Amino acid sequence: KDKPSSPSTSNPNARTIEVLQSMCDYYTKINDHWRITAYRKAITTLRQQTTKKVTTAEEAFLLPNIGSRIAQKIEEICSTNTLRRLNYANLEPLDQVLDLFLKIHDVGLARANKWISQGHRTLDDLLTKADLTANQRLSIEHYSDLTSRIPRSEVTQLAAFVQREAFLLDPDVELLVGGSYRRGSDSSGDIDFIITKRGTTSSSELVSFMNALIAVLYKKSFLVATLSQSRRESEGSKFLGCCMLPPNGKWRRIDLLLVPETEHGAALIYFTGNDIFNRSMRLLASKKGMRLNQRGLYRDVMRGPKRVKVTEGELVEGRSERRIFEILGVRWREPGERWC
Ligand code: DCP
Ligand code: MG
Ligand code: MN
Repeated sequence: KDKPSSPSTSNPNARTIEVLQSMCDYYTKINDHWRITAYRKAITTLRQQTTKKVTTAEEAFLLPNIGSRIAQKIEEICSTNTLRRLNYANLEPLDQVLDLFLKIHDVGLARANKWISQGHRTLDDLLTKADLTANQRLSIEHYSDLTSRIPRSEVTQLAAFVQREAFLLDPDVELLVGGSYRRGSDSSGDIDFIITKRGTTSSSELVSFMNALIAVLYKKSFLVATLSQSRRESEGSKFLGCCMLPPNGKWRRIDLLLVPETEHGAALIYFTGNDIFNRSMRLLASKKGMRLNQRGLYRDVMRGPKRVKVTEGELVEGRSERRIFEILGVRWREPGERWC
């Protein structure tokens, strides 16, 4: 193992650097030149951060030469003191089981670890011996479909099917595919629809449309499962489910989000992502005394003692994606440029 040079011990990011260095060593072993370079650059940047510990992905991401992947790893290192991927590289069998279980819908670290501690090691163990919710069962039964990436051309096809049915219900409703598809990715984990209509000021005005759309999509056997359907207005109404289109017939994850026109720009930013880009935008907003969320950009957020939020503040902009970039003083980025 390489010498962890002593000056780095005085750097608050020493532990992070050490873990990133062992990742770099691993990639050196397998000759992954691209990653070796990326890790070296990130390590150089962190070495220069001698006064402040970088703990979150969005902070890391704002530093030079740190992309979103490594930014996420830096956060993981700071919160767990290690990196799951590191053990993976050494093929720790239990981490592989953890990884297998974490891909089931609605399964977090606590649930997955509990199953492991109960002795479950395979999906079949879960199906036959574990106590499962209906959604978990569905998600395991269609595990290979639901965990495989959807080719871009198939997303286009599935989207066209939904858009056609939506148009027949209400030609004024607009359905746009956000998420990785809008960023131009050649495959997606799911399909994220952002649904809006001119003149709307609350997502509740779109709820009856969404219910009608869901009903017709079930009738056409396009929808095959509902995972959840929230109606809390503060979050905007949403539907999470599974769909399927012959002849391929694979189960795919689909999300429908209802957004009023007045919040469309902020919602577009949020649901286009990626998540690290979003977190950087929010951090920028807060540095300018504003607040950005999926509903809008706000200013004069009143804070009491300990910076506890007292009021929501005044809405500055929600409608236009471009205006939000302008007000924040950041260069406009096409969706395809929002990876990092
Ligand atoms: N999002 C976010 N923070 C989260 C989850 C989501 O900011 N914790 C935003 C950014 C994402 C968008 O919502 O781009 C859609 O979420 P997805 O999980 O569907 O992610 P993507 O569409 O980006 O990727 P994938 O291809 O895996 O679906
Ligand atoms: Mg998505
Ligand atoms: Mn999604």
